[in-house]
Amino acid sequence: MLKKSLVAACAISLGTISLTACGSSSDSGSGGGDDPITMGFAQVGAESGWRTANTKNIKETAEKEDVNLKFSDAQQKQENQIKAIRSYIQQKVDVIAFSPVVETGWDTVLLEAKRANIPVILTDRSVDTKDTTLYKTFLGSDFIKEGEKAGEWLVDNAKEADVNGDGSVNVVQIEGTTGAAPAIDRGEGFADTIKSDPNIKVIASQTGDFTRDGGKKVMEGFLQKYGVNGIDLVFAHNDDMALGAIEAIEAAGGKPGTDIKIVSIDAVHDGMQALVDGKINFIVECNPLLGDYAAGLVKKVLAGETVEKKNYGEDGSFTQEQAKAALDSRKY
Ligand code: GZL
Repeated sequence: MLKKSLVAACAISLGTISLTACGSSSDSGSGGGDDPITMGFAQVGAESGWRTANTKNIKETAEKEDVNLKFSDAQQKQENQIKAIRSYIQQKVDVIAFSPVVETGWDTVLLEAKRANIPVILTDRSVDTKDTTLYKTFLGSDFIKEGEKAGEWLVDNAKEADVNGDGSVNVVQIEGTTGAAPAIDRGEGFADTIKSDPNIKVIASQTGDFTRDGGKKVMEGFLQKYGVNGIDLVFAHNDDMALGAIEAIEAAGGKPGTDIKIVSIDAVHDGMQALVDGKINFIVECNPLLGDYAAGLVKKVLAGETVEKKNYGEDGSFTQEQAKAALDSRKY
């Protein structure tokens, strides 16, 4: 239960009366005492199975913690997220949390939040700013590591991945949203890792904007250009785009997972099902269930405690065999 009195008590019990916590509770205009904490959450959108699971978890956690949640869906548009953050500032919420759709362009609105004495927490995706005082903390996954894990699987399985046996592994990459932290970092981690095998070549790379339809359209273009036989492997930055690529490969008469190998990231239910069905070959997990972690950080931030600037969760990965064993117990 996240109540203002609890927050004030936390601050006092820490031997310090945190101005931030008291300031945010008294200045936030939503009363003091036992009023629930009010949080403004500016979500990216509803572009993927991962995002749907993430949103569900945030709302469930707010309910459980008795947080008064103001929630907005930006439909993957930065201007909508900025508008939402501004409205939370005007409403004098106690804390703002958001997943920045892209890394840059946030300094102005984050400075407005800072001047309004409203702490900002980054969840899932981070921002690229010189002034790291503009946000209190970040929690999410290490996207570079996710890209590296995908690359490591490919390097370890290059022989199997060289489907047409011509000695080189022709890879097409379906990128996430241009400018988004997961797209930038997954691409970087993958590229750095596959460098160790000169036979692995990324012959094309294009954004599918993290959506199934985007992945399908991009894959249709790749297939038109290279044909099923000209592509050995697809590296998709998320499961939804991998599932779109599967549709395109099947429509072109190919057998996904066999004629063209597929490596993806997220491990949402539909992706894991495709892995079990042999249509995807390897998935790196990216856990969307950040709610409890975020609630713990909100409590600390509002109680004026010092928190780590970057907080990374633990993610696994799955082969087809591992997916068969894990599918029924997955939480998303
Ligand atoms: C990753 C998250 C990405 C997912 C996609 O943490 O930001 O955005 O990988 C989602 O599925 O759209």
